[in-house]
Amino acid sequence: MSTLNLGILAHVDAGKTSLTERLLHAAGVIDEVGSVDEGNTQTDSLALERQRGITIKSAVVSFEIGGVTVNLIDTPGHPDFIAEVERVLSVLDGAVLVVSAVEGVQAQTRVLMRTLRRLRIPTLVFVNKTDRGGAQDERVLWAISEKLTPAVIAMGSVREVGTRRSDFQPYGAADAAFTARLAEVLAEGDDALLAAFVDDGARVPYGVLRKELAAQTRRALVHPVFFGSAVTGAGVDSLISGIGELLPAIEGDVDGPASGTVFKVERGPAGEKIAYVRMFSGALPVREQTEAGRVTAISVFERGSAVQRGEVVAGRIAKVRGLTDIRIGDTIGTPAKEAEAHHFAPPTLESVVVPARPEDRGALHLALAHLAEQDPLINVRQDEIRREVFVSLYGEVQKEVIQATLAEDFHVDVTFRETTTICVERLSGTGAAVEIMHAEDNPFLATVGLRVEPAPAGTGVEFGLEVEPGSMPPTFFKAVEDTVRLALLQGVHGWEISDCTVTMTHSGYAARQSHSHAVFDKSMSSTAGDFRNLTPLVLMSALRQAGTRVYEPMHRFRLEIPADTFGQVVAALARLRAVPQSSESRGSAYVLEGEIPAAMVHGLQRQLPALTRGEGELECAFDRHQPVSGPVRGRRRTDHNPLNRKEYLLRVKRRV
Ligand SMILES: Nc1nc2c(ncn2[C@@H]2O[C@H](COP(=O)(O)OP(=O)(O)OP(=O)(O)O)[C@@H](O)[C@H]2O)c(=O)[nH]1
Ligand SMILES: [Mg+2]
Repeated sequence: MSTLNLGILAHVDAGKTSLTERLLHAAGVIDEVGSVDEGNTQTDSLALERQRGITIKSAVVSFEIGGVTVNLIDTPGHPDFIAEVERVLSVLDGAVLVVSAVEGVQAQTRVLMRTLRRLRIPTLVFVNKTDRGGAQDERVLWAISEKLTPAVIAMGSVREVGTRRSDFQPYGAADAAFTARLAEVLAEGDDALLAAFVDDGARVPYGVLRKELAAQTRRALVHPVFFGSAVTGAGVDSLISGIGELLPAIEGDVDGPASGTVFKVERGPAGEKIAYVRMFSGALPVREQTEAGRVTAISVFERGSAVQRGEVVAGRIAKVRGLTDIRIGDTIGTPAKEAEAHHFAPPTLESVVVPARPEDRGALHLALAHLAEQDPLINVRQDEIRREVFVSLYGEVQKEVIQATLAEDFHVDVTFRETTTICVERLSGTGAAVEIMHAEDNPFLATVGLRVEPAPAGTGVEFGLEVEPGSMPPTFFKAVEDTVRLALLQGVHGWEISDCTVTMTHSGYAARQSHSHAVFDKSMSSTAGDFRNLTPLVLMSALRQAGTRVYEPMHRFRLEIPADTFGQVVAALARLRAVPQSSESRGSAYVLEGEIPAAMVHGLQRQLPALTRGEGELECAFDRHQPVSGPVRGRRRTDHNPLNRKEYLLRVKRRV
């Protein structure tokens, strides 16, 4: 049986979860349509989601359309949870992008559509909430073609838009304007059709157009648009037909080599790890031994939720138990396709999580480790000296959710310190340093020389040797390299140096005592520990010599505001250190684009409603790092500080 793994994506509150509920109902999976407002939908199943009425985690449900198993993945729309969307994108065969007929195209709608188009994921658009007062059809359609993609085709019209009675009427062969539009848009993507169209006007048979529409939708060249309401159910049947007709159902290569991707990890009632796996080819049976552990149980999504099966085959999504070492993003078997690193920008904020009761420290650690399994981007970091824990964040709502989750699921009450931006450090030049074994102020039995050089942003840390690889045991080289990578997490000012080339220029060690001495004397022979302890000192001297600069994260913003608020908004932007780079008047609105420090984004979000009577629309995402102007913003060190030699040696001594 063929499968379609379908994502539902949208700006927050557009109606994804409500639409999911409707689709499940229309497909006969559930008898009653649940409601987000009453907290009883299938996919907002977490207590916190039900309380808050927003989706926090992506969730999978399934139903059948004409013999095709559709695995539907409902995703969160709030930008703080964009990482959830990111993880899902790699397993989708198609998507439905939901747009509210009242709010129209919103900031996150643009971000998502841009990514869907870049990844060439076949996408239908569903314009939701046509039943609500203020709903618009023509205007939203125009906005979609203007702001998202020009290749859109309305698949029908709405009657009585903006009322409870609103209904969707699909177009057919008899609608001349529709067939003309089909021919015109599809001709763009197909030369033969273009020739026929030019030759013989609109006389291309309707059946041919319809087939071509499906073909081009599957190639993500065109985007059919449906209208309706997740609350009244209007247009939902047409959308279901559209999903069946226009999106690609996959017949997986069941006999190929096993290959799957883990896009979600959760814990079951007994605390057991559950991995959500999408298989791209082959099969994964129960009892299979994988690198991450032995599969103990598999449940495949079918007609609603997951049912126990002996295996999961190509095309399908399953919950797999037993993989104790599995992490999000891991591959099962052979990698399916070149994984793209990131579709969206990483978090640029961080905060310290403080347990309300000091004795909860251990429990907090365990809890955060569990949360990091489900969301590795929170990047839990431990401050060894002050014993504090840092997490990375997208924003304030995510912070509140982490706080509530810790309280409710783990019974750990926490507060957060002030949220700050995550800066990076970059080398200004080249530096080198060396520490020689047996020199007076080198207490370690090791010689290490390092040269550091700047590398372009995004290239990472490169470690190389300028000494003979055979000149020392490999474990000592490994100790140096591992320590270099660790020490670079905190540069001269305490921020990560993510891009640089480090070359080992000197090496030396004291060999084990010869046989004539009979016993191995540790004090006379080098150990990996000597290299681990010495390397930070050498690296820091080299970094200091090279000089480093602190860079802060900058976001690109796009701001749409009522024209008469322009003056106030521009003044506020200046106060927030934002730099508008272009402004364009669009009827009664202004579109401003520019850069704003990540540190100021939250302030802008807070002020915007008051500045623009609630009409301002802000789209914002990390773009690049920029040198911090003014005083250097240092970050507190979380390790033994190798910048202070005396103190460092003292602490190392104490640790040994
Ligand atoms: N009138 C009307 N209200 C709707 C419709 N669809 C959703 N809503 C309401 O809009 C609100 C948000 O709906 P959700 O389904 O939670 O939206 P969502 O896109 O899943 O939201 P997030 O997952 O938090 O991004 C709820 O109050 C719904 O009742 C619709 O078609 N008509
Ligand atoms: Mg939702």
